[in-house]
Amino acid sequence: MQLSNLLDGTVIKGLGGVFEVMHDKDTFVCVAPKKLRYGDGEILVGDKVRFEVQKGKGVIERIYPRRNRMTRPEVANIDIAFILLTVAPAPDLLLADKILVNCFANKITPVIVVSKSDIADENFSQRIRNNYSSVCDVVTVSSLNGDVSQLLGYIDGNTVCFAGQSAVGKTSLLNTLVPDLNKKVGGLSLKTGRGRHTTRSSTIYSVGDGFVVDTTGFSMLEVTDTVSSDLMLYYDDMMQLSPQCRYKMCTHTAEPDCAVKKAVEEGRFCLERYQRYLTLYNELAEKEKSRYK
Ligand SMILES: Nc1nc2c(ncn2[C@@H]2O[C@H](COP(=O)(O)OP(=O)(O)OP(=O)(O)O)[C@@H](O)[C@H]2O)c(=O)[nH]1
Ligand SMILES: [Mg+2]
Ligand SMILES: [Zn+2]
Repeated sequence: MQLSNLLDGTVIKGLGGVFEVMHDKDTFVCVAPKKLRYGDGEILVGDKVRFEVQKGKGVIERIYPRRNRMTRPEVANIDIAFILLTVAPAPDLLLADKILVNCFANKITPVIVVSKSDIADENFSQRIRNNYSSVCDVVTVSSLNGDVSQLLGYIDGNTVCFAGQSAVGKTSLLNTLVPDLNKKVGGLSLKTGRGRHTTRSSTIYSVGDGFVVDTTGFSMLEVTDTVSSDLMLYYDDMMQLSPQCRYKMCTHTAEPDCAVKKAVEEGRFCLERYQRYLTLYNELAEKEKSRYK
């Protein structure tokens, strides 16, 4: 006689209060009581849960503590985030900076993935490397050419999520990594040059010895993990220089004798990344001002 029909698993998809939960290689369709679905306890893709199986259907009864949680995309227990950038749609590097802050604040290792390399020239890849190679790994791939093998090493033994604007090629990468999957991909709108939000929810797929979460594209992201005066803590490239700043907690904005500003002037620190840092710093400072008024 089976003593317990309680199982542990990973939420691989959630839509309208119905969740798919993977246990070993089996997938169970589960529901969850309201108290688990709202507020802090809401169930996310990537959550580790305990569920009870009744007549082949599951009821989620608890969510295990999360190692981390991302808000955009909204996923839990992620090891690595692939941040996709490409020439078309035009890259939003401020958005990429915000995703990086999100990753570092949540102890997720970011990797910048320059996708669609078949249509990007070397200048584009170089610009992205200038911005980010002192922050994280930068790899170049093309789904069209089937040239994605560099990603496999990151996926092995890990849960990796995609992050980026609509139509940067997230689902196409997944289709190339898992032949036979044939998930729907979408083109660019001719009018706006933006994506069409083809993928509508996050889903985890098994890829080699790891897992990949395909996610919905997004273009807006609010940084909520930090305040302006701490923002530099999430800029690894600045942290490497800050011991040479005059002030210990230099924000690299208005302070004199700032090593970051000096590096920008001397061309040793990417100017456009620094300018975007100031934009984000000011955005956060404005928000703080209106909050404390
Ligand atoms: N030239 C070229 N086009 C690509 C490549 N990868 C994807 N595309 C095209 O880019 C468009 C968008 O691809 P998707 O994979 O749907 O993009 P996505 O990031 O999943 O988009 P959302 O689901 O909307 O967030 C499609 O028209 C793809 O055919 C590539 O490596 N090279
Ligand atoms: Mg997609
Ligand atoms: Zn400084």
